[in-house]
Amino acid sequence: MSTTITITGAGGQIGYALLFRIAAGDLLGLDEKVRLRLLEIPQGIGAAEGAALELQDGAFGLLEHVEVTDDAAVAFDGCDLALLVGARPRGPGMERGDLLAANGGIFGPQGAAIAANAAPDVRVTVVGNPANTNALIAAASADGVPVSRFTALTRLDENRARAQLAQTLAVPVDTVRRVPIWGNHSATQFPDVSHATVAGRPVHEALEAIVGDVPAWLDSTFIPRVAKRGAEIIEVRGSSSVASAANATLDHVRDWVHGTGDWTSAGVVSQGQYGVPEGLVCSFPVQSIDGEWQVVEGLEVSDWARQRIDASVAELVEERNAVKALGLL
Ligand code: NAX
Repeated sequence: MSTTITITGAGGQIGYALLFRIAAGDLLGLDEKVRLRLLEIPQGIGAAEGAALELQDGAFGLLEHVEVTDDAAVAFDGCDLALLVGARPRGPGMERGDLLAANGGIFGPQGAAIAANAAPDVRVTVVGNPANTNALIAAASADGVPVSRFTALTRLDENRARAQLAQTLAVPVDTVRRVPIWGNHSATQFPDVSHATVAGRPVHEALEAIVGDVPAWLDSTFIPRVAKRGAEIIEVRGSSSVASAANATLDHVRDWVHGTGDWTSAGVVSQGQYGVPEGLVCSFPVQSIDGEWQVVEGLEVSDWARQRIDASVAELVEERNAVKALGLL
């Protein structure tokens, strides 16, 4: 058995970081062979072909086949896992409407190509920004594919949030659990520690001993640090997050396929949970059970949390309205 994985934008930075880890078994484990399809636009084909040559030179035992193409129908043929990384970045002087339109021109046709060519139980993970709305456009263009097969990556935000808590509390990161991201993968996102635990104890209690006024620390330090971490990486590194983004993509897909023991975060199509308008691709606390993401329901949401969730959801609604006005939905 082998799994066919399509990576769009495979000639870019995150693509380069993903390919070798997938070939090494970091996504599906050491027993599952993989077939890679690298989709690029003509300008990126050389970089993707170069990566394909290096994949050969890696002599990965799990790697059955690599194909590089600029044809979406070829790239998604029989695809089991689609990682939609390639997107149009915001250029100088580009308005938000221009950005949404340019990405609609990518994710609409890719959604249609997935519907026409991919395996019926394909799992699609959108990484390219604006990830939530790109996923919404792709899902809307994929006639016949259940919307539950389309997701947006917010796992990097969750990993950043857990890592910040672990640093502050001076504990190993894997002892920090249940830190979901709500809303949009953007500066309005809400990393929620209300239900978080550290080594089984409420995180609030542990934080109090270190930061004192927990709500003030969350507002002034934690939430902005997590939400603006991407900008911090660009400032320090001189380039956007790459390896951490690839790592989070692997975490997301691995959990989707193999299941989660606990909650995590993913942008999934809302069915109206927690008052989020139906059809929006919104990040929620989720669990992966029997190969399906399920929103963790019934959590208590304080007024303080509600305001932050509502603000991010309002941004998603605005993006959806803008995309509708452009005729992309
Ligand atoms: P790069 O610019 O290095 O690579 C993007 C690649 O996509 C390029 O090689 C380009 O030729 C290709 N591409 C463009 N349009 C395409 C199309 N229609 N079909 C196929 N390929 C296409 O960007 P990189 O650093 O790899 O980032 C990729 C995307 O991830 C960006 O949109 C970025 O904003 C987004 N990110 C999302 C994150 C998340 O958590 N959801 C975090 C990291 C990252 O910022």
